[in-house]
Amino acid sequence: MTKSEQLFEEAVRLIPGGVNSPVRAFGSIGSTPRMIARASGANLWDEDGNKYIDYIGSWGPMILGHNQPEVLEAVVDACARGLSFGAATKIEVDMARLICDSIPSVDMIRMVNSGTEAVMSAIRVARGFTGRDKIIKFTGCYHGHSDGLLVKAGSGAMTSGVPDSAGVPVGCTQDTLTANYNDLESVETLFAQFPEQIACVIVEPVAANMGVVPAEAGFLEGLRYLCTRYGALLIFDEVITGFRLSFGGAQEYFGVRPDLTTFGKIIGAGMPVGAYGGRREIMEMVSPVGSVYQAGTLSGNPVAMAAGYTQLTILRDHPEYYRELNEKADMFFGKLAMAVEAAGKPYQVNHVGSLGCLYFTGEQVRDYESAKTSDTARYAHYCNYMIDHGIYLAPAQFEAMFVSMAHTQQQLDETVDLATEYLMTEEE
Ligand code: KE4
Repeated sequence: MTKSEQLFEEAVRLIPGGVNSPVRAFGSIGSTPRMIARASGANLWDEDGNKYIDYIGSWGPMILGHNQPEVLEAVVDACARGLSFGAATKIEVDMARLICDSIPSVDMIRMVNSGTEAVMSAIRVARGFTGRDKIIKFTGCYHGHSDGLLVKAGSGAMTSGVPDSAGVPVGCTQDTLTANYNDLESVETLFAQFPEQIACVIVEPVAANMGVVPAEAGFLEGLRYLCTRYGALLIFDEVITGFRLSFGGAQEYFGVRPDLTTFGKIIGAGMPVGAYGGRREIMEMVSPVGSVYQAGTLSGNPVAMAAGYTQLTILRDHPEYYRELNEKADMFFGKLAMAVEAAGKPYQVNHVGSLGCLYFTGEQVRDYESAKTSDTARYAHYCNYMIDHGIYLAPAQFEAMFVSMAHTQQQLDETVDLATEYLMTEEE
């Protein structure tokens, strides 16, 4: 037995599924998770010393690669000054200033500890601000695991086939309405049905939890129009896209301004950080100023802030990184699509900037239903082959690949070559 297998055998006795987050369990690809021992740049090493090129990057945070020297140094320095105070600190002001100066739609921001917390809080603020109860989300989008959002959810919920979780009382989801991604008519129908009752529409501006599904031209603009027309707030869940598609996130990339934005991942650089922010009149609803309560012992933790602030500062001071990253990723996913075509396969490669997904389906993937036509068994076989050959892909079809600034051209080419080799020899 490998060390990973030995450790996982014990892990499953102590932790549900042996993991602290379901998608890590390798359940949908039917193999044993690699126990990762360390990481640097675009590489991971497991407990058995196997080296991988990493396309998960901790599910998005590692846009600069693992253990970026300045980020690591900032964390070590912050630790030496104390791990947590439960009190206001300068670094929290610095972080808030940086984000508010960088995202025009954000006048004020509140730090929390995860994307789930950010979304849960933003929804509460939208309800408090509008005095309305209903929300609209999109089938296949994932916004964390708070009760009201576990409705037709993506990511691990979609992968494990339980998009509507057990243990969530109907009272928590009766106000959660679902529409179809890239289908404005499905949204307009709900607004027409509940004209004065919808507090917000929450959307991933790139749906990166059913693989990668780009918003089609006019979709986000249409949501903006409908929300304004019906007095609802538009929430962009930029936990993945924030500071990834561009320094201004998807809202800059697509030129659509939401009322509230949720953040996570990159703003923590791998430490537990989420945040939500938006227009001042909305955010001043949040306690202790306003009547919407929200709190957190470790929110704005100084060590986590040091990590995130350093990574964001590097990204702010090097705008050329985004051009380089997006050009590199365009080339990579383009070559992957060419490999699919050369192998005579009908599979689909969707990508937006440094986010991408190879779907094992012949159907164009533009929403949940088309994503679900993917042959997850074929994806599993492909994924196991790639991981066994040192390419660490998401162990689930309905997740994104993340390309980082640290991925070298050689690593990207090696990945394409291996995928080509697989696709050329894949059994019919
Ligand atoms: P967390 O609570 O996991 O930090 O964030 C929830 C969340 C919210 N919004 C979006 C758009 C997200 O993608 C996520 C979490 N993303 C998944 C990856 N598909 C996290 C991976 C996991 O669940 O382990």
